[in-house]
Amino acid sequence: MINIVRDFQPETMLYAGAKAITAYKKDGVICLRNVFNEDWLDTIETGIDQYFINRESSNDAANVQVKHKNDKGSFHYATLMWKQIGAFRQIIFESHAPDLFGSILETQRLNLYYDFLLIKEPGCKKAITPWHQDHSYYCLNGHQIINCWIALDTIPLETSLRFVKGSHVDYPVHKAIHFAPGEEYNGVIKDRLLPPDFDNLPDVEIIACELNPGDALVWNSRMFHSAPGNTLDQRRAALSLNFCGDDVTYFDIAQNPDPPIRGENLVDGGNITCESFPLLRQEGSLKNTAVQKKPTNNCR
Ligand SMILES: O=C(O)CCC(=O)C(=O)O
Repeated sequence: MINIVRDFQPETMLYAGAKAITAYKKDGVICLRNVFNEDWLDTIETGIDQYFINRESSNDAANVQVKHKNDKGSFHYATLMWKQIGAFRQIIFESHAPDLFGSILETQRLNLYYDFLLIKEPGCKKAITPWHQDHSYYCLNGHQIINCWIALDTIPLETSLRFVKGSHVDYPVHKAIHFAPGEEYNGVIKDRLLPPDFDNLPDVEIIACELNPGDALVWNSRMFHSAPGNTLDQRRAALSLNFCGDDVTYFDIAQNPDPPIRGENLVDGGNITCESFPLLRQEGSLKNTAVQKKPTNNCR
């Protein structure tokens, strides 16, 4: 049986609210409703159009298209788009996203780690996302790392992400599993355990929820999650923004990290601020207090 991810209307567009933060800490994932309005969603769609134009002429390893045999559609995923496309820079540097999502981390400092676009075209039934923890792929240590996955389409339970409730505290970091079947990361850390088959484990609480465009799932990088393929006749797309807080340091991991970058001039155990992982907020600049007024470009 699937239970429901707890959902919250943010107290303001700059502060998720105490109840949402408490639920995030306990469950490892929450849903924030209506965090991006139509204008911001249009900005993201402009960025996606540009991404597909750019892809025609580039061979960037950060852009992947997987089409399974007999599937009607493809699964596209791409990262680090902000470096090339203005619309994604706008979302990261000019929207309320760092304040709102940063408030969940209760951090003073907030760095961007990466952006991640995921598009499952209609009918890519076999584009199943296996059980994994984002943390397995990272060249980072620390606990204040979140994935903020913004729905761009109506996403019913059939195609929604699924989470193992509380797995961010119950499990160590497991082995990195490649999303593309049959592939493995160079230098993958082999002594990490393979992700369990949670669908067939007793006593595991799996949670999911339906999403509308502009809703966001926010989860901790140690959370186990998976997703079905897209069996429906509609696109299932999301943009995720990944942020790091105060306790995050660079980990000089032996395996190839994903996203496939290590920042510039970082040292093991040191601060991650660099050109690729820019500092978005620092002491005193996160507008994450409960008394903050609602901004005028409020969401639907
Ligand atoms: O959208 C999906 O199916 C996978 C998303 C995911 O696993 C991630 O962003 O880490």
